[in-house]
Amino acid sequence: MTQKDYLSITPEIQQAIDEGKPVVALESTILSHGMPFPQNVEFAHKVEEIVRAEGAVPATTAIIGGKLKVGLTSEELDIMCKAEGVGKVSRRDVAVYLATGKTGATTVATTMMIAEMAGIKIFATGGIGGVHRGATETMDISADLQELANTQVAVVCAGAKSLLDLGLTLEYLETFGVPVLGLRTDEFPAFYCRTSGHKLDYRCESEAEAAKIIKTKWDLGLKGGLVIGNPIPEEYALDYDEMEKVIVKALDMAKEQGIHGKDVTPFLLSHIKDMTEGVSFASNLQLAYNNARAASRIACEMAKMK
Ligand code: PSU
Ligand code: MN
Repeated sequence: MTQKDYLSITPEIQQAIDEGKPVVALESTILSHGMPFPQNVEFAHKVEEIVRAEGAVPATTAIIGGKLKVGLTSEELDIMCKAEGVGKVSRRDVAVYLATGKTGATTVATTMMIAEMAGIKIFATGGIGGVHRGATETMDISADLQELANTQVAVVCAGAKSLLDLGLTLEYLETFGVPVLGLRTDEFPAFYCRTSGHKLDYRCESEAEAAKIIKTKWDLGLKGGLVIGNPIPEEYALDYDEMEKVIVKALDMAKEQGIHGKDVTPFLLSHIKDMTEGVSFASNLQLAYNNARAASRIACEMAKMK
């Protein structure tokens, strides 16, 4: 068996890739472990519709039946959303899931990996993983960052949640040579909040400008990806200080309950959602839609430059 034998790409996506048409990868951990059922079903379909409305082809990824799936059927999206027995799969888990036939939701790291194998350049998500607060003790650093260091996929995100140490996350990306571009912003966005206090070195005024920088990096043969930070639309942004209180409380709970490893992020996400009575969830949906839109526009600009 070769890599190709494990990939299962829908004919529509394969054709778009072959013809150099715009394709946008989407992850499934956001569905299985980042959002509640059944609201995530509506989200899963709507985010794909947004990509299509911009003239790109959506490619949601997952691991099902021993295959790296690129493009899911409606039934497969349902499986990921119901999330019964669906694990969270980062790079280190991929071979185990494929070999044992387990169903897995792909994180940012794994979605990037699969996208690169399939030949997809642009990927939209909510927020990336990063260096956790207290990482100097726990060494909890998301595998997403190493993937960005090594894999040629551009990730459009609303920055990262400030449950992470955003300063250290940016330091890590700098060390590993990952450009972080602000899309019409000077700061790294903090997911629910448009600003984080962390200034970025590069601001793009348009998706076309971002596309040109992405293309240039890879024309040079430089390995690794890019982060495009796209702030949540103003009308859905939440108050930074309010969110900080909630996040600190969720972090305390995780510590008390001894949550660690891959369970940390889903635990924090679910408690933040509960504590904000769903307000944060509405914002979460909107920022993800906004990222899908921007990613699609970047993918369209890249397709034009070929
Ligand atoms: N951050 C969010 N929502 C998410 C995730 C992160 O605000 O759903 C998910 C993404 O799939 C990301 C993963 O790749 O969590 C990171 O997990 P970890 O910190 O365990 O690497
Ligand atoms: Mn971790």
